[in-house]
Amino acid sequence: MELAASSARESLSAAAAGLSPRQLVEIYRLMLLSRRVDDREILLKRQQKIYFQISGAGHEALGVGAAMAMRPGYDWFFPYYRDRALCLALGFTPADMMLQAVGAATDPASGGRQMPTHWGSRALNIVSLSSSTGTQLLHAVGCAEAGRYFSLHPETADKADGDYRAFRDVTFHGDEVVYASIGEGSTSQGEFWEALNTASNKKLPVLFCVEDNGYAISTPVEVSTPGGNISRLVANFPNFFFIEVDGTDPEVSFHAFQAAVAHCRAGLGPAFVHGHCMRAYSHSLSDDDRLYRPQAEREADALRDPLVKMRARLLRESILTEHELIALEHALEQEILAAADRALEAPLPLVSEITRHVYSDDLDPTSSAFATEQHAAPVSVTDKEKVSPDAKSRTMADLINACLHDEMRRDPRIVVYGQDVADASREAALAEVKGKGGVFKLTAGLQTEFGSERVFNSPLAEANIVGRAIGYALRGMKPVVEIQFFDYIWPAMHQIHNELSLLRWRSNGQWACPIVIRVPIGGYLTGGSIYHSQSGESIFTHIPGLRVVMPSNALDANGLLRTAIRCDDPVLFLEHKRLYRETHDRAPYPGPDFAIPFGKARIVRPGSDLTLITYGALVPRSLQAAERAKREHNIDVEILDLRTLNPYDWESIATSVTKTSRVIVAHEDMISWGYGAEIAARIADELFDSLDAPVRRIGAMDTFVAYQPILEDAILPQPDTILKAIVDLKAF
Ligand SMILES: Cc1ncc(C[n+]2csc(CCOP(=O)(O)OP(=O)(O)O)c2C)c(N)n1
Ligand SMILES: [Mg+2]
Repeated sequence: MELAASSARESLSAAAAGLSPRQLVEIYRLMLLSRRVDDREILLKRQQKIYFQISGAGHEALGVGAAMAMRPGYDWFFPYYRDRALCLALGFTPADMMLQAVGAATDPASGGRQMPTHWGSRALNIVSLSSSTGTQLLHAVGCAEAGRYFSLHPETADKADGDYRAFRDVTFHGDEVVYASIGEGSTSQGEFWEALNTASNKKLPVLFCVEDNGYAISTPVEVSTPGGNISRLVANFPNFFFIEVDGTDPEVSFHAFQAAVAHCRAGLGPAFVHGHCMRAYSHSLSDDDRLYRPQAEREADALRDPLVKMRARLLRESILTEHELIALEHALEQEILAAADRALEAPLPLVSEITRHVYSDDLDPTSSAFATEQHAAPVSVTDKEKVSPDAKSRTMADLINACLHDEMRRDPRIVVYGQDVADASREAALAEVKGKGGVFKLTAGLQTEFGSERVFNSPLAEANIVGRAIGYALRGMKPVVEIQFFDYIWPAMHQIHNELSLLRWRSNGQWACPIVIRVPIGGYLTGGSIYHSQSGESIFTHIPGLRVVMPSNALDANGLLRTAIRCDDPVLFLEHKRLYRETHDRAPYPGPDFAIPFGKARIVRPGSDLTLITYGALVPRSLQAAERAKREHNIDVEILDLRTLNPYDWESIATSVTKTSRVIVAHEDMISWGYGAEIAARIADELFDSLDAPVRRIGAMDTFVAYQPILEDAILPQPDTILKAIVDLKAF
């Protein structure tokens, strides 16, 4: 009667219509397995042997139905926490689940880092999920885009030495479907709509499943969803297959998923399965639904419990006897009990391993592998564009653009997208017009050279840009995306903070998404005002897992961007708008292999009296101040340009401060809680004995940048501000 999960799956998916008694029994077994794992976890939580519990109770029929229609390890899965039955039916075991519940080192999804039900399995293509509701849908979209790209260009999946590709395994089939699920409450998230947008527009094989249990914790569906039915709201998206089903009936659910999968696999576009299920228990063990659901409502819902209904059906149709059902239930209990007992004995994670997988273990961007700075070797390529070093001075904008061209030629897995980055989305226009190539023209000519498949405009939605990039990257591609202005990075912050920087760590190194986000930043624009002048780099250096780079000149921008693109970590690449086309920071083109390692400061000006630590637009302003300090006050200032803010070059800071005994940290961003606070605190802590004066900081006033130039000048630090601080500190 009982089947092993894998062989059962074969027999389950064999039937196109009309399920056999044997299949119905197997469906019930999987549903019951899911429910009983929940029940065991609830017991363990009450005994304080595990630390959190959220159940999939009431969602089992939908999950088993979906798994039956799909191919584990072939299709891709971006489930959410209610998908216990789905994961069990795909091949995740109760033992895997129990190991996560106790937080064991051998928890296959996260090594004890994530709560239970935060699934993840490389073998099954179940991508590690966060607790954030809805973010994963955009990953699913990017994942589908990458699958399509690899199937159209299979040669690009080959391993390559010398960059992240050496460490990213690529698998694809050409017709894989990407499953992504979400609760009905979470469809209120913007990312849900942003995912539907791109899946629809690009006809991607993403199967969206909304598991509608009528509540988002205590908030009923009509509060979240106008009219109370999400199917009605999404019905006009083009290219979709839509179906709304009773998600408490596994057979009905299975047939819905079969039709949806067929649509996706045939390349006709995405699918949307809206399953009405129920919540058999409260939202989680931290919730008590008796506080907000009347008894009659709870009792009516209980009548729709998929387990109760399926059991009754097996009896009604004489598929199993009461005795056989009890035997089945008993066997499952024993299996789960044994799994729980083993999990409670499992080794716990090591405290010494806590920071493992914050960054790539494989490729260190601070290493000498990226130190071609002194000996950039030109590579000959058969392209009409000049790619060898030359003597002509180029702006930062030119050399960033040149690096993007070089790297896209070298690495066919790079895609570039963002708002207005294409030359022209309507390709035919390019016969008549020059093309846009970004609002600052940094991506000019990329679409023309590499085509619209690799360089394209995104919707005006920053979370969409970053979320999809995560999906692309976890398949092994390298998105180099643009956020048009730093001031508008905030809609993507959720993706950056909770997903991008965390995927590797939370999955214990199973998944990674090394993308590059290029972002024009900063003020000194004379009229840039509040929403085109923002800084805020320390907000991002405060995120473990994310590299933050901020060059101050054309040559550094070129070499650091190359390292950012080739490395195996996610990188936020901050480009100061004011420095894009300055005359003082230009440099000749250094060739297509010029790279600068992260974490190596540059001594902009050697000096002996005082150290000035800075970066970005304050580098030229500090230099001006230092020259005047020398001329007018005979103070010899040493300027360090950090170039990368995470990691940063502590060694060079310590060497310089030890030499000069006086230090100022200067940045454009607001002074309070800014980047300088961290550097100053560490200097005070570790170099106290070397100091002859307090550590000083320079930064903007604690306010946003105003439009009127006299206000802007007063708000942002100027060379005069820096000079005054130098003179004061020397006299201390
Ligand atoms: C972005 C985000 N906001 C809030 C939460 C807290 N939270 C967790 S689950 C949940 C309700 C989700 O409801 P629904 O999408 O209907 O899924 P269900 O739990 O009912 O299956 C909320 C508000 C979260 N995890 N993520
Ligand atoms: Mg819900």
